[in-house]
Amino acid sequence: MSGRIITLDEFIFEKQKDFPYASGELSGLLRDIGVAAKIVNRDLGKAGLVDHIIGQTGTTNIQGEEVKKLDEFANNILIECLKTSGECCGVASEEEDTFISFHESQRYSNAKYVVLFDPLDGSSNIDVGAPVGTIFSIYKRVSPIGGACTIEDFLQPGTAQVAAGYVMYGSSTMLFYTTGAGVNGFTLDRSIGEFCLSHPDVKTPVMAKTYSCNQGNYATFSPSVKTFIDYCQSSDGKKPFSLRYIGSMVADFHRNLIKGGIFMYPGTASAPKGKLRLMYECNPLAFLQEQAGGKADWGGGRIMEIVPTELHQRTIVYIGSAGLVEKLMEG
Ligand code: P6P
Repeated sequence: MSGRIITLDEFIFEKQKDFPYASGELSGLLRDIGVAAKIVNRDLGKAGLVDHIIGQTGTTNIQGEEVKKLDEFANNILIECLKTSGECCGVASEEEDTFISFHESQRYSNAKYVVLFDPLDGSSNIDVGAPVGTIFSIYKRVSPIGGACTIEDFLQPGTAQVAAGYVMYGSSTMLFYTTGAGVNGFTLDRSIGEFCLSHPDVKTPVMAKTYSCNQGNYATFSPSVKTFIDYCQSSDGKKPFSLRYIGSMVADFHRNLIKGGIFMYPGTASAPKGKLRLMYECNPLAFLQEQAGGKADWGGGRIMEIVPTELHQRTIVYIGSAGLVEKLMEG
């Protein structure tokens, strides 16, 4: 790749040519998500300051506006950007009890896609300046185009995703996505306000010596998870694994996607079926992970083959380097 900067918009446009029948609607949707990410990123940058000032004066800012929590802010930004995109007929969000259909407020009646998202995962880390992220998953609607969305549009297995990605707001702001033809990553160049290609065709190393889990739950993990963690900590006299756990799934996932490793959120005493959400956390990250050559399993099969029954259902998740997921599954 020449030294020339390739922006997200240029990349999406170029890749669209690879799909001769692509009508540009999915491309438009991805660009809209990129815009929403830039807006969220702008306001996150002030989070520590805003929280500090607001913490001292109560719940209104110096303009007298009601201050929304940043995850509510991110949620509203994503909803508005997707509602006005014209390509999305409805959304489901971790912040909303049920899905939102746009059919009554949309000028367009031919929107083909629905988007599920966690607007700001790991938001409890904001006030300590740790990385947080937006995770999104895109499906083609299954209900008739032009009418209201139905729950069936959203309760599709992960294998039906047409695109998925995340934005990580950390020391730099990055957007990684897949449309099923590999994973590409972009870093926000704040000086020009553009996401620029920085991680073309990402592939996760098959093996690595990093594992991520909340070790504090070790006592309540299943025997097979304990066996795997004991293996990581022993490594037969060689250098043991490193435990890396930020407590923000996007950040832990992102590190392992690029450098290799495994992220585990097994069943625990307080969350026997797992804590993380299937539809807008585990499925999109599983799509990315498989596209990057890794694996994503729940202990009984591929995450993406789970047939969903509820919008906010949780799942156990083991995701990362193929060799490490396979080692864990050996039990
Ligand atoms: P625990 C953040 O609250 C989150 O949803 C994920 O981002 C993160 O991986 C996980 O929960 C951390 O959970 O129980 O280890 O604090």
